[in-house]
Amino acid sequence: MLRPITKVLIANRGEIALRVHRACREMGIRTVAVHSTADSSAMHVRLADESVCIGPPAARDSYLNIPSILSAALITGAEAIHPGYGFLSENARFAEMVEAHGLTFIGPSPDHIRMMGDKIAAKDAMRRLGVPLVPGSDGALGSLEEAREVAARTRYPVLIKAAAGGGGRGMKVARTEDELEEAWRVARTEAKAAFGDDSVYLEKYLDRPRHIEMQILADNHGHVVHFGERDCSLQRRHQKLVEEAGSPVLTRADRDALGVTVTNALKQLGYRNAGTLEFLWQDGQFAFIEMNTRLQVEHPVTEMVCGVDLVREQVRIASGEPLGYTQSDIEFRGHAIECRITAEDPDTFAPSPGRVTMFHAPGGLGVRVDSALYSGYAVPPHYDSLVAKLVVHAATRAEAIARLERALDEMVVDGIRTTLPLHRRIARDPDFRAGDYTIHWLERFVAR
Ligand code: MV4
Repeated sequence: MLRPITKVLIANRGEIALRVHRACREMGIRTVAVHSTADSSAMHVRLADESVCIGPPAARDSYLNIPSILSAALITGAEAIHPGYGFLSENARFAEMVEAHGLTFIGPSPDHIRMMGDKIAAKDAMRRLGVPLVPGSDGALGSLEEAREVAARTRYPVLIKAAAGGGGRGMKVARTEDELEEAWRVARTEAKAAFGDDSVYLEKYLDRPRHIEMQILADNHGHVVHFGERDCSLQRRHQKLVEEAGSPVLTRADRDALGVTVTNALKQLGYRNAGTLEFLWQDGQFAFIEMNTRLQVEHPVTEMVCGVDLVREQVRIASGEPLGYTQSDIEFRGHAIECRITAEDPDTFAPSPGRVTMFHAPGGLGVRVDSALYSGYAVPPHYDSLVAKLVVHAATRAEAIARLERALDEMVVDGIRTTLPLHRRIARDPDFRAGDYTIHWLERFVAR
């Protein structure tokens, strides 16, 4: 059954609101921007066909204000809501309420969002579906004694993780049995305080993994395809700074094999729309850790390599259309790298909001800038510090790095501090150029 979409409400701000607007505009779909009082002159409001103010600057009163957003959709006659990333994008209750109001949520079903939000339920599902996992507990730990038994079997070091966690919150390492009781207690206390849920599970701690994730799309007709992997190992405090497609360490055969595993799993799960499976990769082995049920910040590197508009596909899927292509139609051409440029001090990472006196985006062959900046725009202090994503694409990784250095040198963001100088340093680094890094590399690079 087709659910034609002629107007989409974009429940987000900044570059991702623009990204969604651009896909809709190209599809002949009208757009409704929502914004806080701090964002009245933001680019996503300027470009949208209509806009609705949904509250004061604090996100909880505006971009997280479900009644305001639903009212804005109903008043403007939007048939569908795209949540972008962050904010309400992985809120199962929100997806349910959107559907309960007769609107289409451009994303997965509420049940799948809820399942993947519970990291234990997500691992249970993946275990059942034959996806490789990090060794550890089968589900939640019932007691400290059980944690001791599982840890002894798994062998130290181990991690205690919060079921409701993810993105690095509520995780404690125990390097030896002496440290287990403390890790167990602290993880549970923190999980209870942060998420209102003290369920925890245990995994073998991998000490030098890479973070590699697979992008998939699924339609409502049982078709699932993957768009290869992204290597997101270059992160600091669980904030990614640089992402690549493909991973410098994977072969074509590795990608194809993992792709078969994840597409089969999601087909059996009846998953729909866009999704990303996160893996840790160490010593040539993949281990699933979490699944994200949203469009991700770093989706452009996949788009550049596969030549697909993932947001357009999300909208098409939400309107009930079949994918219209199969796995063998997906080609991987060249290499793409994304730099996340944030309004932060490049040495201390202190936030640096304020007036952008001049913005000049680089251009030329194989260069893409996703940004809501313009000269004269004031970056508000209330939200995420991401101000631009610089994405380069070239035939090989070496050529992509040369293009990245060239584009970083062209780019100008004056008036605020940004991480541009840090990205220029990373691009020059021999380890980065060799593709020789783990999830710990960037923290050490920043420290020296
Ligand atoms: C791990 C791990 C090592 N071993 N699990 C951090 C965020 C969450 N998504 C999972 N995380 C990790 N889980 C086991 N069994 C190391 C991390 C981790 C990490 C993972 C991906 C990207 C960056 C990271 C930074 C620190 C720790």
